Amino acid sequence: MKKVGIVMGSDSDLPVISKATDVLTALGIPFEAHVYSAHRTPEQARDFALNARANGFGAIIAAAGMAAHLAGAIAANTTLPVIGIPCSSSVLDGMDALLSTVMMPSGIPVATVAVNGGANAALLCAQILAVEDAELARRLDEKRQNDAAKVLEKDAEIAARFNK
Ligand code: RP5
Repeated sequence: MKKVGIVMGSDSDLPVISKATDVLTALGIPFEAHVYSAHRTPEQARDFALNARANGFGAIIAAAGMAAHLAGAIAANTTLPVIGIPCSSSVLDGMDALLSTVMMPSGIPVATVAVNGGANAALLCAQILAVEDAELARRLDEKRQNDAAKVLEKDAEIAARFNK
C-alpha cells in the first residue's frame, strides 16, 4: 500500500495531526510525519513534495495555522493529492488558516477539510488509496457501519430518556 505523507508547520500542530494518525493507524495505513514549514524551512518542504511520489507516497496531509501556506506550497511541487488542514493556532481562531489553505488559484488544488479536521483529512486519504485497494475499501465500509451503530446507540439512549 502507498504511504500517507504528513507534514505540519510546527509541532504545536500535533494535537490536530494526532486525530489523523489515530485514523490511519486504525485503518492499517502506513504513514510518515514531518515538521516542515512553508516559511521557516521552505527548501525541506519543497524537497519533500518534489520527491514524494518517488518515495512511495500516495497522498499528502499538510496542516498549518496562521498564514497557512504549507498545503499550497506542497501542492505546487507535486501532482499527488494534497489534503490541507487549517489549524486554529492564532487570535483569529483558524479563519486565517482556513482562507489561506482553501483559496488556491486554479491549477494547483488543495482539498481543504474543516478547521482542525484531522480525522477527515485521514479519511479522505484512505478513500483515495481505496480506489485501487478493495481490502482498504472494505475497512472503510466497516468503519462507517461501526460509526453509524454508535450514533444509533446514542439515539436509543436519548429516546429512552425523553420520548416517554
Ligand atoms: C504555523 O504557525 C504552524 O503551522 C502553527 O500552526 C503556527 C504557530 O507555530 P509555532 O509558533 O507554534 O511554531 O506555521
